[in-house]
Amino acid sequence: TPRVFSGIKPSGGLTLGNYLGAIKRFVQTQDAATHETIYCVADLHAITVWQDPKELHAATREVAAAFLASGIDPERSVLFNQSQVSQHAELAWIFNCVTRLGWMNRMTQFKEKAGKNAEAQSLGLYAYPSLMAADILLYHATHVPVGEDQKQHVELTRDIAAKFNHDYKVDLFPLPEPVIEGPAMRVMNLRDGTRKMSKSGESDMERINLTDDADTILRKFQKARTDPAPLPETVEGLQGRPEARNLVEIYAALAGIAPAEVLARHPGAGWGTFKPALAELAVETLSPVSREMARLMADPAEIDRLLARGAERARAIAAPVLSRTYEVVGLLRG
Ligand code: AQP
Repeated sequence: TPRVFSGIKPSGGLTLGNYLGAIKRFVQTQDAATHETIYCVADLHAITVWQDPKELHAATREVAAAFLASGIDPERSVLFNQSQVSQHAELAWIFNCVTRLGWMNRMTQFKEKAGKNAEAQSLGLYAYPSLMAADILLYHATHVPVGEDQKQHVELTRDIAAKFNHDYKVDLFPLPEPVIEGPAMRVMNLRDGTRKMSKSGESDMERINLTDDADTILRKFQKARTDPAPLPETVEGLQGRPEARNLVEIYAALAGIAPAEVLARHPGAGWGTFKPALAELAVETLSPVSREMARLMADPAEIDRLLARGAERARAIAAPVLSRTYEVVGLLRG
C-alpha cells in the first residue's frame, strides 16, 4: 500500500494555518483509506529553536490532542511523537552525510526563519530538512501532504533519496511526492498578508489558535489588517490585495467552497459585514475541535499511552529500514 507520512512540530499552540493546511487534510486522507497514514508530532524538529522543557511536554500533548480531536483515529493511522522512535535521528545522521551543503544553502525556510541572524541559529535548524527526509524515507512514504511552504523540503528529500540510491547503487528509498491541493493551502498572517500565519509568530493577534474562544476569534478577525476597499466582484480583483485575498481564502477553505463562490455569496460586502461572517464560520468549525481537545488534554496519561502505542507501531516499520540502511552503508553490526 502507498503510504502517507506527515508531521507537525509542537513549537507552540496550533494555528488555523496548521489546521487548514495540514490536519484537516490528514483526516481526509485517513478517511479516504487509499493510503496507509502515519502522522507524527515532530518534537525533535521543535527543539531546533529553543523550547522550554515543560512547555514542550504540554505542546506535544496538545498537537496529539488536535490530531485526535480533528478525527485522526489511532487505530487506523499510526500516531506518535518523533523522539520515541530513535530511528528518525539515526537515519538523519546518515542523510547529513549524503546531503550537500549547497543544497541546504538554497532552503528558503531557513533563510526566512534565520532572518539577518543566520550565524546565531542552531545547526539543527539548518539541518532540519535532512531530519525531515529521514522522517519520510524511514517509512518509504510515497506521498507527503504539506502546505506550499514545505514543498521545497519534500523536493530536497527526493534529492537525498536519489543521491543515496545512486551513491550506494541500491534502490532502497522511493522518491516521495509532495501533495499540495485545495484552497487556502497557505494561510497568511492576519497583520501582514505577505507573511504566513505561524505558531511562533511574534504577536498573538496575527494568528487564530485552535484553542481561541469565540470572542477572541471575533476580535482577531475584526482587528485583522485590510485595505479599505470592499470585496471585489471577481477573484481577479483580489490581485495586489494580499490581506483581502487571505480572508477570502480562509473563508473558502472553512466553508469548503471556491474563493469565487465566497465573492458571489457576499457581493461587494464591506469588512464590517464580511469579518463577523468569517469569524462566525471559523467559530462554528473550530469550536467542536477545541472542545474535544480540552476534554482529551484533561487526561494526559491517556494521550501519553496512545503516543507510546503509536511509537511501537512506527518502530516496527522503521527498524528494518534503518537496519537495511546501515548494512548498505557498511556500518558493522555484531
Ligand atoms: N500558514 C499556513 N498555511 C498553511 N499550512 C501551514 N502549515 C503551517 N503553517 C501554515 C502546515 O502545517 C504543517 C505543520 O507545520 P510544522 O509545525 O511542522 O511547521 P511550520 O510549517 O513551520 O509551522 P508553523 O506554524 O509556522 O510553526 P513555527 O512557527 O514553529 O515554525 C505543515 O504541513 C505546514 O505546511
